[in-house]
Amino acid sequence: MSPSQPRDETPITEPDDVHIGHVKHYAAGVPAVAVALARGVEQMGALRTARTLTKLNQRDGFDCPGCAWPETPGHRKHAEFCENGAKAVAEEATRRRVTPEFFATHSVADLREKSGYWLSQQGRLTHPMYLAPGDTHYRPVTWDEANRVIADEFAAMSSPDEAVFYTSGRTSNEAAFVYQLFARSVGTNNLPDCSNMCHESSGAALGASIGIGKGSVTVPDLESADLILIAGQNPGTNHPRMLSTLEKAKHNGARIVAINPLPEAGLMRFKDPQKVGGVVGHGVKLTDDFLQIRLGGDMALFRGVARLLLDAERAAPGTVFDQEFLDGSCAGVDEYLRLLEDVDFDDIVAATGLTHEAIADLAHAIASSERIVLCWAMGLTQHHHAVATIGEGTNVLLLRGMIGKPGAGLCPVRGHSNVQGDRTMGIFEKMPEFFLAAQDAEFGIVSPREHGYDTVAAIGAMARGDVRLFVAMGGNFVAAAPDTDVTRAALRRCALTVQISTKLNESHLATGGAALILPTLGRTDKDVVGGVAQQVSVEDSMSVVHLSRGSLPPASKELHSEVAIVCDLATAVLGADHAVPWQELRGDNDAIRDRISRVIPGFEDFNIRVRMSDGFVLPHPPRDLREFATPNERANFAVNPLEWVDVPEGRLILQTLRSHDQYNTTIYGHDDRYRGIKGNRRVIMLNAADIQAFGLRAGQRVDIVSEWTGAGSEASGPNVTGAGSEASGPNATGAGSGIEERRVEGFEIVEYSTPRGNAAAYYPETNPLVPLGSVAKGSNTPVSKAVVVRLEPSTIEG
Ligand SMILES: Nc1nc2c(c(=O)[nH]1)N[C@H]1C(S)=C(S)[C@@H](COP(=O)(O)OP(=O)(O)OC[C@H]3O[C@@H](n4cnc5c(=O)[nH]c(N)nc54)[C@H](O)[C@@H]3O)O[C@H]1N2
Ligand SMILES: Nc1nc2c(c(=O)[nH]1)N[C@H]1C(S)=C(S)[C@@H](COP(=O)(O)OP(=O)(O)OC[C@H]3O[C@@H](n4cnc5c(=O)[nH]c(N)nc54)[C@H](O)[C@@H]3O)O[C@H]1N2
Ligand SMILES: [Mo]
Repeated sequence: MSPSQPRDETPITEPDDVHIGHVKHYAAGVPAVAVALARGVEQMGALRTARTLTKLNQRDGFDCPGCAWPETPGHRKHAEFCENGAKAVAEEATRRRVTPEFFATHSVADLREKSGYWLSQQGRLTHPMYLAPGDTHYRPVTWDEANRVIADEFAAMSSPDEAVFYTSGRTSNEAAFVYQLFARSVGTNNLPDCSNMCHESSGAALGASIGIGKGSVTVPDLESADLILIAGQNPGTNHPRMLSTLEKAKHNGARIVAINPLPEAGLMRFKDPQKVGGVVGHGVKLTDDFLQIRLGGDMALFRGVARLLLDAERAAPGTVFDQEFLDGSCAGVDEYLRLLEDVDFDDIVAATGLTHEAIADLAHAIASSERIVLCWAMGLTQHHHAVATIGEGTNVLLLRGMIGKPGAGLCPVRGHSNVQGDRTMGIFEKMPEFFLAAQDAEFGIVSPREHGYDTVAAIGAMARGDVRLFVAMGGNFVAAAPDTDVTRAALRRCALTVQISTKLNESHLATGGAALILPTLGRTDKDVVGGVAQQVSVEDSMSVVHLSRGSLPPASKELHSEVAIVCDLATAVLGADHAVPWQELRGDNDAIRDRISRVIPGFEDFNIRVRMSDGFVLPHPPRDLREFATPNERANFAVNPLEWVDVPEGRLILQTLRSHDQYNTTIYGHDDRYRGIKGNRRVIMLNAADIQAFGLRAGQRVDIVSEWTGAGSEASGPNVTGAGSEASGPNATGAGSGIEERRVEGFEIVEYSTPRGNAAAYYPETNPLVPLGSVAKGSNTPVSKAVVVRLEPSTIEG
């Protein structure tokens, strides 16, 4: 047992052999409740578990640090959380501690040998820690010393653009607002965030189509829809509370169509653990139709459907298209219809792997439904043609007039609990002028106008040696970003890396010349400043803004809130007489909200409205008024050449995805219960016919080698070789013909239901395979769902 581990807690388990059980056909139910409570008790003890979980997602409590799915408006259940939300809470509210003694015991070199799972299981960070140049161990520092180290680094810069400020999506609105205000006050827009790796493609596509990068539906819309399409999303694991909404929709008569290469348990059947019916019996069948699509085939599916809608409209004019909406509110319709003339169904069938009949069924359902919602997540956003794919799905809904009316609309389901709010608060490397101008006027600063680095560009800049200072507001940059070895090497070229974190992770070990760890309060922690309990606010996936208040005593007296950390740092760097009164904002989230209310449209009377029982909903012109804030004030059809993902001879297309037992880079355990994979995460899921065709066998260990040509950007056409790479990093072993190779070793083959030529393995273990230069066109999002790989028998034995 390690010295940091309290005696009363169960030991950390090491990965084991892979056990293949049965694939589950339903999600949640009794096992989910049991797992949630067990994980809580393990990390927090019984009393703290009970106290904590009763505050989760309640009006007087804290917002779940898990996903961004909204609370049901109106009445709330006593247990408004899910198994995976409870795990996220247990992870944060743990009683384990990472203290200065821990860092004295473990050198940075020792810690680099540990797994991410082991690191996060050590517990909450308790003290600011500093790794001085040349040192082997982190040592404790005071907050003043830490801020001086950072201020000195600013003094050494020749331009503020040598600083990069990353944000992960758990950060509150108030912290995000002061953080971006600080970055702009020092003079840079280098504000990459996790969204750049996540829903950026949704923002880019929706911004162009409907003039706002956010979803247009509410929970009641979903509940009253008659057709719900769920493409590229695994809600049973990643948004479990969405299942309750789907169940209600189902009860109200909705037809649910799952579009996914994998038959995900949560989409098939669902047992609501909060209902008697869910605890006994076999649960509710959720999915009416499962379309087992090939990776990257969604654009072709939407286009095929659109063509069939056009045929049906021509056969019976006025019955399919919403002509009034198309004429009155849209642009680009004719150009799009011309594209549809060219549709070749052989291509559509090849691209999707679906039968013509299945596609026709879907088109018929779309033509005959009155209220349609399209939901999606990473299965659509993390492809080379992601922006075009989401644009194409939007086109289908526009043809039917399915926006700005009850029960219908677009529903990108966000990841991190406040990732949408962070963007609203200005965490964006290219924030629009209206925001910058209003902020400048409010504070009397002059924000830079030149766009900053997004995540992929920031890694490129660090790799070139153009960045001195990297600051991360949460997250785990080195493990979450693509091309792990390239990213690590890039971070190590910085003079100073600073991580503002709750838990220890790999990024604390990907150190620059010097490094700081600044420990912060989390969602569950009580934040009292000058005797006043502070509340923060968050915005969920459906644009509802509400308060969150932690209730647990912090892990140590040395923890500062994210707001306090930013304001103190800003004072140290910019001086006490800076135009922004940092120390007035420091302990007063109401004061920050007053400022936000004057800078950001939709936040008028913020402090009053956010205290109303369910908070308030931000304006969304297409949803509320059928108005579109695009340059031509219309909803614009996306007009793009059709793309899909070919499987090169002898290769596979690999998607990297989440198991049921992780939160992004935080691994809770080694099981993926719903997929029936237990004991180890180093697995690759393959179609049985592929296993046979490659002369392999289930249970065998293989190395996965990705291949990337890195060349010929936009010219690539219908395949996955995409944008130009500036990142032939140190591990990119050129194979002679301009192909870069990247390798991960010792993955066990699991036979699984996935289309031929399509494989799946877990993130972040497979991030070293994702080339930095392989990004989505128009959003620069890493292509994490389509990596060209080949398999080689492994020398590593299991
Ligand atoms: N418990 C838990 N909750 C989470 C997270 C977590 O790690 N753990 N992460 C949070 C975050 S930040 C996010 S962004 C979300 C992620 O939520 P998801 O997007 O559900 O996450 P992934 O595991 O990446 O799953 C992608 C899904 O898309 C499918 N897919 C992959 N490629 C394609 C494709 O080409 N077409 C189609 N149609 N489907 C495809 C996969 O088979 C899989 O079902 O979850 C959030 N919530
Ligand atoms: N290959 C591949 N790569 C991917 C993806 C994929 O599907 N495949 N998904 C991408 C997606 S969708 C996302 S969103 C990114 C996620 O990227 P990140 O958001 O950077 O990663 P997380 O794992 O969510 O960050 C976890 C860390 O956040 C810190 N933390 C937790 N809570 C708090 C808090 O309240 N405050 C602060 N300051 N710190 C906190 C803890 O130290 C914890 O270790 O990864 C992306 N990377
Ligand atoms: Mo995400």
